Amino acid sequence: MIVVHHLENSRSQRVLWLLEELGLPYEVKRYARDPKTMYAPPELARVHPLGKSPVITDGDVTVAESGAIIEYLLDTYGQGRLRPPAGTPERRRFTYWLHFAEGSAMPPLLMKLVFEKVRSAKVPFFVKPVVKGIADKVTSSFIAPNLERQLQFMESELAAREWFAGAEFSAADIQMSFPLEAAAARAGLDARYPRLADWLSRIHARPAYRRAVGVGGPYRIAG
Ligand SMILES: N[C@@H](CCC(=O)N[C@@H](CS)C(=O)NCC(=O)O)C(=O)O
Repeated sequence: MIVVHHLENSRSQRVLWLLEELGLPYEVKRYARDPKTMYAPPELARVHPLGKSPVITDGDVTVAESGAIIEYLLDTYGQGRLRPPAGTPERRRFTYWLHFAEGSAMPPLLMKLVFEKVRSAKVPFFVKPVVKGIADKVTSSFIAPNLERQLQFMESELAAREWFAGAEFSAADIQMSFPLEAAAARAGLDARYPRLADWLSRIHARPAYRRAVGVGGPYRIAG
C-alpha cells in the first residue's frame, strides 16, 4: 500500500492530487507543522533523513522529493497516463516543467518568504535599518525581477498551449501547481497574467484536485 506522509499545507498536496487523478488506493499519515517555526515535526525524519514533505513509502520503497515521487508513481502505476510518450516535444516540455517547478520557480519564491521574515525579525532597534536595507536590496535587485521574468515566461508558454506540456493535462501541471499557487498567494501572480490565472482556475476545478484537498485538509499557502 502506498503511504503518503502528508505535512499540512505543503507540497505533499500535489502527491495526493496525483494519486486521485490516477485513481490509486493509498493511505495518508498526517503531520502537523510546528505553529511557531512552521517546520515539520521530528517524526518525519524517521521516514526520510531530511524530514521534509512529501515523502511516500510503498512496501519497502521510500521515495522523497516531489518530482522523484511523481516519476516513481507514473513509472510504477501510471500505465502511460498523465505523461506524454517518450521522444515527443510534449515529453520534452513535460520533463522541463517537472524540473522547472522545484529547480527554478521555487527558489525566488522561497527567498521572498525568507527575506520578508528577515525584514520583520525582532532585532535591536539600531540594527533594524541595516537589516531592512539588506532585505530591500536583495528583494529589488534579485528576487522581484526574477519572479517577474519567470511569470512573464510562464504566461507566454500558456499562450501557445492549454497545459504546460501541450494540449493534454499532465503530471507536469500537478508539479507546477505549488509554485503558481505560492506566486498567487505572495508573489504578484495577479490580473497581469490572465492565462496563468485561468490555468489556476482550471486546475482548481478538477474533481481529483478537489478530492485531494478534501483528503489533505485545509490547504493554505502562506501569503
Ligand atoms: N524540493 C523538495 C522540497 C521539500 C520541502 O521543502 N518541503 C517543505 C513543505 S512544502 C517542508 O517539508 N517543510 C517543513 C520543514 O522544512 O521542516 C520537494 O519538492 O519535495
